[in-house]
Amino acid sequence: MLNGLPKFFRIAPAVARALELQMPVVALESTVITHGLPRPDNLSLAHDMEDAVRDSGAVPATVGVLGGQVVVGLSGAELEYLALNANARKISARDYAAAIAQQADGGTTVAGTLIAALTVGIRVFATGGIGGVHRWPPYDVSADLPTLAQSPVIVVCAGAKAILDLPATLEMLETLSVPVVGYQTDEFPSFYSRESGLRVSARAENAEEVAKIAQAHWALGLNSAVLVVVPPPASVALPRSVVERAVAEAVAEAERLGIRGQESTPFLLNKVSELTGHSSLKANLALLLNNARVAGEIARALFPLSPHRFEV
Ligand code: PSU
Ligand code: MN
Repeated sequence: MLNGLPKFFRIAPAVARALELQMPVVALESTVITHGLPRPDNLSLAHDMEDAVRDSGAVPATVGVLGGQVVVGLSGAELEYLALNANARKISARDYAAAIAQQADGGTTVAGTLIAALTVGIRVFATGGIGGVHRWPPYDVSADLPTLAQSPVIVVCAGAKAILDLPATLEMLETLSVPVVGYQTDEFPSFYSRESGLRVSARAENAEEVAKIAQAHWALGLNSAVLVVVPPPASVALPRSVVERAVAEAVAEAERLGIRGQESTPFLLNKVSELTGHSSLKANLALLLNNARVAGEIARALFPLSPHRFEV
C-alpha cells in the first residue's frame, strides 16, 4: 500500500513499519502546534500527545509539511522546527498543492491531516476540536466538514470548536453521513465544556464498540469518517455559560476588527483563552492529551496486533 505514494510524501520508518505490519497507528494534526497553541505549550503538547498514543499501545504519526514534503511521523527535531517557525502556513485541503510546489513549511488542519492519513492508510486520528460552520461570517464553513465526508477514518475529538455554530455543524455532519459517536456520553461536548444541550447520533461505551461501529459503517460502502466525541476531563472542563460569554465577546471583536477567513479560528481561540484567564488553554491541553489516549485505545481495538509484540 505504501508503494506508489506521491514522491513528495515521506513516512517515518517506525510509522511505515507499523503500517506494513498492520499495527495500530494514530495520526495527529499540526495546525494545533503552528497556529492553535501559544509557545512553549505547543511543543510540549506535541510530545505529550505522542507519548499518550504510545502509552495506549499505538504508534503516533504527527503530520506536517516541511520544505514542500508531506511528512507522516515528524521527528522530535522536526516538531521543534515547526513549533518555533513563525512562517509556517496553515495547510487545509486547498492549501496543499501550493505548499508542496513552493517548498513551504506548515501545520496541517483536520482536513489536511485526513488527506495525508488516507493516502498512507492510517484509519485513526486524534485532534482537539474539528472545524465547522462559523457563527460569523455566516458563510464561513471549514473544509474539515466536506473532507470528513470523504475520509473513512475514525476521528477522535472533543466536538467542534466552541467558537462555532454547533447546532448548524451537527446538522451538516448529518447531511454528510458522518456518524457522531458519543464516547461514554449522550451529549455532544462543546470542546471546553462537557455539555452543549445537543445529542449525539450514537453512544459507545468503549474502544471495542467504536471499532465495531466504524467497521459496520465502512462495510456498508459508506466512505465517510466516524466522529468520536470525548468530553473534556471533568477536572478541567469549563461551565458552558463561561465559555459562551467569552465566545460572544471574541466573535464581536473579530467582527469589529474585520477578521475573516483563515485567520478567524486562531484569532477567536486566542481571544477566548485571554478572556477566560487561560483556564480554556488548560482545558484545551488536557482534552488533547485525553483524546490521544482514547484514539490509541481505539486503534488497538481496530488493529489488535500490539506494537510491543514486534519490538526487539
Ligand atoms: N482546534 C483547536 N486549535 C486549532 C484547530 C482546532 O483547538 O488550531 C485547527 C484544526 O486544525 C482545525 C482548524 O482543522 O483549526 C480549522 O480551521 P478552519 O476553521 O479555518 O477550517
Ligand atoms: Mn474558514
